[in-house]
Amino acid sequence: MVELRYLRQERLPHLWCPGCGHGIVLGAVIRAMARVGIDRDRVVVVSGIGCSSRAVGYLNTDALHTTHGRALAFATGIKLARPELKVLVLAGDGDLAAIGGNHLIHAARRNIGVTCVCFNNSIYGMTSGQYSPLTPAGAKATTAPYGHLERDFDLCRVVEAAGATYVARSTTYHIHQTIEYVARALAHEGFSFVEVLSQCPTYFGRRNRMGDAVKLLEWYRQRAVTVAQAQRMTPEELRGRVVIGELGRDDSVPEYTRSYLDLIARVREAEAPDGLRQVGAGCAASSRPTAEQAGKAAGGDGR
Ligand SMILES: Cc1ncc(C[n+]2csc(CCOP(=O)(O)OP(=O)(O)O)c2C)c(N)n1
Repeated sequence: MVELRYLRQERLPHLWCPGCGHGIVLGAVIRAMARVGIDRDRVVVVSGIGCSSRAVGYLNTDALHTTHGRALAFATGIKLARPELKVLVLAGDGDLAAIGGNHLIHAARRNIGVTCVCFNNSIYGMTSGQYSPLTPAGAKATTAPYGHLERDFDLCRVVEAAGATYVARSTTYHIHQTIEYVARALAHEGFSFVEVLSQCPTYFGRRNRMGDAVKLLEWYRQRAVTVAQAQRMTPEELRGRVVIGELGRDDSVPEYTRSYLDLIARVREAEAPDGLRQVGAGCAASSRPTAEQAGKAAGGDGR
């Protein structure tokens, strides 16, 4: 199987709890990488801290396991330094929506060419079940023993409003859609974001008396409505449901590092002494990849 080349099989068995959805998300990511034909030598995978962030350790690519909430800050630095690389962030809902929320907003706002997969298990898994911003209203957590008081929070809508140019949501039950959305996100040039609901039977399921992993997968199936179905539903009917599908896409916005490289080339050209303009422009092109080269190396068509 072609996707196995992306997996460090010698690291298996993985450390996730029995029934955890994170392995299913990782499986979807490697299948998506195979579908898009990601070159293992031209991709960097970046994570923060959490159960989900351990996923990068199983990938047979260059990887950076960083600090809690900062994966997108590191990813932004990598993309700016090496725009020709594909940069993929794998992180949890706590990591991306709480401590790292600001990085998420600004990565989306810049439309930087990073793909971000949010492993949303609705809880802080690694630290044993505190609520996260994506814990559903009323659900129990170690820090919400009588039910979560805060209202539901739609991270995809936040990211889209902030300026992300590819946004999709799926679940570990809807695995074919998950693979396809991650593949489309990887093929997208600007900032792409895929939220995947991933069951946590150990902390979320047990505390909420929701049963085992299979029951949680059934819960995803029952709660999920497609974008088309949601459009025909009232806000009351949508309460407690989760909208899955491609939620937003805009190919007209320039990717950030492309604009950055163009700016460097323009400034060098403008600042070079008259007689040296041609030479200066040549230097800029040889020391840094052009926007076209960067796009091609990342699997794009160089537009
Ligand atoms: C700066 C900082 N604050 C807090 C922590 C403790 N911590 C580690 S993982 C984590 C939450 C993990 O939850 P999430 O990001 O949702 O990922 P999951 O484990 O559920 O996959 C926290 C709070 C930390 N490591 N660093």
